[in-house]
Amino acid sequence: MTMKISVLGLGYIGLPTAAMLATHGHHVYGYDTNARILDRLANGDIHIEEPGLLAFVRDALATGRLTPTPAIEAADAYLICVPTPFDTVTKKADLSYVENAAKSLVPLVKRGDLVILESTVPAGTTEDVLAPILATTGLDPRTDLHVVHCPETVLPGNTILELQRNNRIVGGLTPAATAAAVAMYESFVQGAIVTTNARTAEFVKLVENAYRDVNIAFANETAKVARGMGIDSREAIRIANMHPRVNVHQPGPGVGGHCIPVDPWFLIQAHPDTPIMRAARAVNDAMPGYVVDVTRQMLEGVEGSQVALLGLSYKGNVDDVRESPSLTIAKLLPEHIPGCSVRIHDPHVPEDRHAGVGLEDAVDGADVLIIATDHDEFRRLDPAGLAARMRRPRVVDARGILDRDAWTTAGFLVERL
Ligand code: SAJ
Repeated sequence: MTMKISVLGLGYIGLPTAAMLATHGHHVYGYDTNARILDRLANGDIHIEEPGLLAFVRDALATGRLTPTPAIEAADAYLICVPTPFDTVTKKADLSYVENAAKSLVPLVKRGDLVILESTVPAGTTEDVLAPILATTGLDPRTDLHVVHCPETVLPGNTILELQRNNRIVGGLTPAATAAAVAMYESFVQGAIVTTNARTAEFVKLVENAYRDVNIAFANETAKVARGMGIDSREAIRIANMHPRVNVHQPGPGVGGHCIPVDPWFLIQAHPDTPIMRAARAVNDAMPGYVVDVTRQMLEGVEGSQVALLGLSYKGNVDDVRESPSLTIAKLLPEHIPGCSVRIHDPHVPEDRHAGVGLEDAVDGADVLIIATDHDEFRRLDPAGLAARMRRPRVVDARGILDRDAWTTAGFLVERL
């Protein structure tokens, strides 16, 4: 069954999903409020760095079934993939993009249409925010429309594969709505499609990301304990994880991205008595400060120190800097280390977006390197070549990606998290 589908929001999820639907026979119209995204698409170009996505989108455009549109096209199914930004002060979700998307559908929806919300939202949003706006059409969201929440679960950096292979949770306001959405997702999803109601689907997505946040916080706390005892935390975690019921995550400079540092707050907001989730947030948010502290100890006695901060994006091989711990590290370094100056290098983030410099410019004359992001390029760094360029060969490996022995042999003092 092929459908006419309008995708609202062509970001990290909407764009690959629109291309996926088009390559699976549907007629897809992609809408975004940002005209630059549409212009680039019209020229066969995309605005996101994601492995394989450019070729995938070009293939979809070549089918003639993916059409970027400057206004929302009337369709049989509407997929809402808009951002749900987060107010860092109030710790609340900003649902204005979801509300605006819903309002823009009011003149378009007709009896029998499918409206799917994929954006990550506080539990209850589909029922309490989306449905009432759709009800202003005069149609009943339960009996006249199929209104559904289907959370996206793909891992940035592996989006295309995960869009197809991951299980999907489909939660409709009614069983008929769920069935209508399942029919659409079946056209490209190879994983299992699990059905539930909308509120539970929203909740499950938040639980998945909160679980990960808590587990990463445990790894970070473990790393701090281990370092204080002269133990390599990564070796300890690797061995502990050989136990069949243990799966400790990896320590790092903190948790970034638009999902894991944000989603636990949607649960905390709904139920304030959540000490474990709150503690995990605090532990992970404190990690950039810990990295700066380790760096400060390495620079003891150095006047006018130069730091080369390698990696700005929130994780390896992506260009996304949202909530990135590196941004906090860059801000804290001069605040906590008097006279310190910072040069940033990230091969994945365009230099004009963050005042970055090339690798050599960042490293020349530096007193310490901080590996803040696990980009593949950094795994391949040549320690001898870098040591020759630096004033003092020292490195804080916050991602645990360097070969400690090789770097020590090249003359580096190595601190590894
Ligand atoms: N991180 C660690 N230690 C780890 C794992 C991750 O410090 O052991 C850090 C990363 O470096 C990064 C942050 O946590 O800064 C988050 O990275 P991630 O790769 O764990 O997750 P995201 O944010 O890229 O994607 C998550 C995924 N959720 C889960 O794995 C439960 C993804 O499947 C979701 O689709 C996505 O959030 C989302 O959109 O919600």
